[in-house]
Amino acid sequence: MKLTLVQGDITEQPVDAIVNAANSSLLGGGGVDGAIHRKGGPEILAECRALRASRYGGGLPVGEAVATTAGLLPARWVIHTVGPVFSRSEDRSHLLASCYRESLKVADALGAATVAFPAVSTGVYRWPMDDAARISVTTVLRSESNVREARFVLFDFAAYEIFDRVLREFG
Ligand code: AR6
Repeated sequence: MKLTLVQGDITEQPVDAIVNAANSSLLGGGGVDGAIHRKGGPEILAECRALRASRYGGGLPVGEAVATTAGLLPARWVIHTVGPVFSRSEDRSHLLASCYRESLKVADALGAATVAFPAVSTGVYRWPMDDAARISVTTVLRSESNVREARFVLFDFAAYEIFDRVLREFG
């Protein structure tokens, strides 16, 4: 699997699947989640509601992932995952790593060859960017997957620089 970095907006990525930093409700929110639902149109939310009514009555658990259509977006699928809220008193790194591993498993099941990831948990959920970059990059590099390209899409240059440094260190 090739790991690439770009600075930009994940909703504009022409890849097979983009990953959404969702919350357990799957019913939308701010940040990446808000942008995906706003630009992708109501079809995504309709599928999310159907998932809540069927498989995920109690919500999508933290660290798990599930796919829907990408609606009007250039990608074909959105893979929704729920990152952990950062905590200084409890190590939740395994849950953040799980988001990447489970998203890649879903991508494999879909047959997605190219997948774009945001920096899950680094916005509203307050995970420090350098630590999140280390966890995300090492987890993806160690994952067994048929995905050809895993692309990290960083919203601002500061985040891009941190991921770039971490990738040079571990890649
Ligand atoms: N493209 C790429 N990255 C983005 C974009 C974008 N369009 N928009 C924001 N980012 P966040 P979380 C970056 O808050 O921390 C929502 O309300 C952003 O700068 O989207 O996992 C959900 O519903 C940050 O670095 O996700 C949940 O309730 C990163 O994406 C909660 O926020 C993740 O920020 C999830 O919080």
